[in-house]
Amino acid sequence: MSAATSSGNGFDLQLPRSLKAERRDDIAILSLARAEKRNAIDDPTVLGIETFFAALPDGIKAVVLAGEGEHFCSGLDLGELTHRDVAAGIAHSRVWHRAFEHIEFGKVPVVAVLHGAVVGGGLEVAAACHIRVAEASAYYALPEGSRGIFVGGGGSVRLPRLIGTARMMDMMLTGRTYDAEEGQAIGISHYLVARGAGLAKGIELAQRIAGNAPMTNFAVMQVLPRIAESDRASGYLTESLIAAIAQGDDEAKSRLKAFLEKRAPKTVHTKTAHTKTTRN
Ligand code: 1HE
Repeated sequence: MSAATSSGNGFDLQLPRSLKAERRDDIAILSLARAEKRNAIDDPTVLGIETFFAALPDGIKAVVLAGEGEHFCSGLDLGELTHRDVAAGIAHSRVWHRAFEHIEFGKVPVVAVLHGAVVGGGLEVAAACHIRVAEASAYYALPEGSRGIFVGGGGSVRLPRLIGTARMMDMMLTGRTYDAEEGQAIGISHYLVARGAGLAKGIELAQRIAGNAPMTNFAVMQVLPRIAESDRASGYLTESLIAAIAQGDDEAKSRLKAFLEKRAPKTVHTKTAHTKTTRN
């Protein structure tokens, strides 16, 4: 499968058949589109993910990553593993790392919309995204343990930061799965919505993100995780530097002015538990 095709829909990109890209104003939606294999990620797919995120046009301010069919993603295409030796295995894992770094430390925030199986490499790609919306059907597993393999898409780096090393050990050693509600409780998803409501919620959040000042999104994506991993003194210094950079930007000045002149919304608590932000 996966002969290169042009995706059309506003992107001048050659993507594999297993990916579909759609542009809606300043939002892009990238869908895993290999439902017949439960969106298993094969080599063309992971390379297509890298191509897509590396080549995002400037006008795109947020991306939604979703999956077609009944499941978000069944992980690595297991069929490819049978013919891979140790050296090829290392190279393959490094390709996944490279591709998912283009998501996590790419140009714009990415909202993952999860449903059905979010397993193995599917959970790894979800963990590389910045916001996760789960439909009630979502469940999470790391079946690598039972398949005789190990995570290779950055899961051992990202998942302990998300849910803790102890939980990840349990998932891999015992095959424990978490359902959507449990996943919400342990912090895999940020938002839990009804079946079929994930994409609309993901787009709504992406639009909200796209309305932020670009410098703020840059700081949150690129600087916050680095501060979280540095020592306190370096963290404080980096925070001061990026705070000064952000507030010095014209966009910040006009947003602050709008608030002081009572043209911007107040920060109030809403039902969805996040605050309203200024959009001018
Ligand atoms: C696949 C894959 C796959 C489905 N690679 N072909 N991931 C796993 O261990 C999960 C493996 N998949 C499953 O457990 C199930 O497929 C699901 C629970 C996700 C869905 O079940 P179901 O009943 O809806 O579908 P199915 O009948 O199992 O699968 C439909 C087809 O997709 C079937 O192929 P067909 O030719 O017989 O129609 C399956 O073989 C195929 N399929 N999942 C290849 N993953 C960078 S390291 C990451 C390491 C990992 O990700 S390990 C975890 C791998």
